[in-house]
Amino acid sequence: MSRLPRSSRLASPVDTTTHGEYRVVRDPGDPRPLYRFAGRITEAEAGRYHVYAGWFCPWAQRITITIELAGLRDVVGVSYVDNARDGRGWAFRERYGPDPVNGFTLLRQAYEATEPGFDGHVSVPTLWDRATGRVLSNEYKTLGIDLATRFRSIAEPVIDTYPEALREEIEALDEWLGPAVNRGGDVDAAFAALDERLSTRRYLTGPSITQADVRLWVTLARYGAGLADHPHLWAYARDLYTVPAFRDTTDFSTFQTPNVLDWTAPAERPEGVTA
Ligand SMILES: N[C@@H](CCC(=O)N[C@@H](CS)C(=O)NCC(=O)O)C(=O)O
Repeated sequence: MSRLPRSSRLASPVDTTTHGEYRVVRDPGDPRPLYRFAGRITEAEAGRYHVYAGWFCPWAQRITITIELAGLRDVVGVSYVDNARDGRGWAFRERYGPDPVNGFTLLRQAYEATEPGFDGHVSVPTLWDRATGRVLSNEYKTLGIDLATRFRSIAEPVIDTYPEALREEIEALDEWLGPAVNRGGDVDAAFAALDERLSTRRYLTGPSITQADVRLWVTLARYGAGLADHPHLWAYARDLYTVPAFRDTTDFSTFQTPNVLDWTAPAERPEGVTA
């Protein structure tokens, strides 16, 4: 596939007139889960796994941040789909280049190679397993945990974002912040409580960055001007933005809400461990 000219490995431009809008059409009686792949990483192997990500996507950014913090930059590959889509779903275009693993032009092809006739969500993040030639997971939560924990034998983490002693607290926070903030439930009440919590702690669970911070931050980064109404929460968000894993995986121009805040303004924070 690498012998094909580069342009033939890119999708044609977004064209909703020809391809329609992206939507998932499936039989309402279909008992299978919408996000169908929830395989787990069991073998820590350099070069085996590849993440298809999207700069715009908070669920994908959790994964790209985690790859950096887990020290997996040279162990797990990452590539990016284009920021816009039509009925064909996410695609590889000029801006971020071709699919370096399979030369697919559409992410859908990865799902079809795994399950012929696939009719579920074609989503990012998607984890591709080169050893089996299949999608292993598009379930961002277990994927984040696996990347944070399963590569210790071959990679030195910058920071352990899922330490045993804090797992229960991280998941308890997720039960609260998942619906309230990440999925846009009672954001005002949650932001007030977070502001209070972060007035005395550098990060959500204490002095060190964990998956709880990664999961919250990707939503804060996409929130817009109202974030600055909560001074501790806003300082916390800026503090995390100083960390390369967060900053280098962020491109505000790809977010739906245009960025109007100064993310580089200095932030006063309680003491903590620096990543
Ligand atoms: N909702 C997904 C998270 C990933 C996700 O929604 N990604 C978006 C982009 S931010 C996507 O690719 N959506 C396409 C789709 O869900 O069909 C899940 O529950 O696993």
